[in-house]
Amino acid sequence: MNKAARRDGDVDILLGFGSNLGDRRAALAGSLRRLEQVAHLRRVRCSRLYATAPYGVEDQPDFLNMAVRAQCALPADELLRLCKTIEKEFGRRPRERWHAREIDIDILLYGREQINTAVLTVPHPQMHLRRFVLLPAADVAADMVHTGRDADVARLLELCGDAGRVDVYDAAPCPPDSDHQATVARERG
Ligand code: A4P
Ligand code: MG
Repeated sequence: MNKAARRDGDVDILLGFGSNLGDRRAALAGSLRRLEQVAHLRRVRCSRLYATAPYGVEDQPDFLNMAVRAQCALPADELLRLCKTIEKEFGRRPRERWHAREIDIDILLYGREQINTAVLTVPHPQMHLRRFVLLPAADVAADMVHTGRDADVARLLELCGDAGRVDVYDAAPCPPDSDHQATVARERG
């Protein structure tokens, strides 16, 4: 993989991870570890793991979802490119929009930036409508602000009318914070 271009400073980012095919937990944990390495993410904080009812297209298996907050020195388009590459590495095959997937990584927030290009919309245009996004996000990013809606994640969750099923699947973060941080520290030498 090409060496990624860096920005001048780190940006506080929020990502949403989802999987509803195959070994869901392994795909979530493995793809995060990989992204951390190739995107040089720092101060990674992981939400609990949630089992969630499929939103949108309902005739598909339950999802596992998690949210991840981190510091990132890459431009947003480069981060997106890495997310898409890693989705493929972890077995994602092309299917119709909103259908089942081995792994999906969405950029929910990229600092306070608003981005509208042909390939990237940030803040994620559906995040405020989705309990399966906001509940995990509130674990690690209750105070992060959605610029377009002028509200933080905690407030978006209060306002969200989605009653979709979102249950804690594992109360420990995925991957667990202590092990995870130790691994990162070891890998960084
Ligand atoms: N794209 C634009 N903005 C972004 C962004 N902020 N983050 C573009 C990531 N990608 C972004 O995405 C299609 C294109 O969106 C990308 O090529 C990228 O350039 P995709 O991942 O290939 O397809 P998709 O995920 O099916 O489409 P979309 O619109 O991203 O769907 P969502 O919003 O990801 O929703 N129910 C539950 N319970 N849990 C889930 O995780 N996920 C979805 C998919 C539906 N229902 C779900 C869940
Ligand atoms: Mg997606």
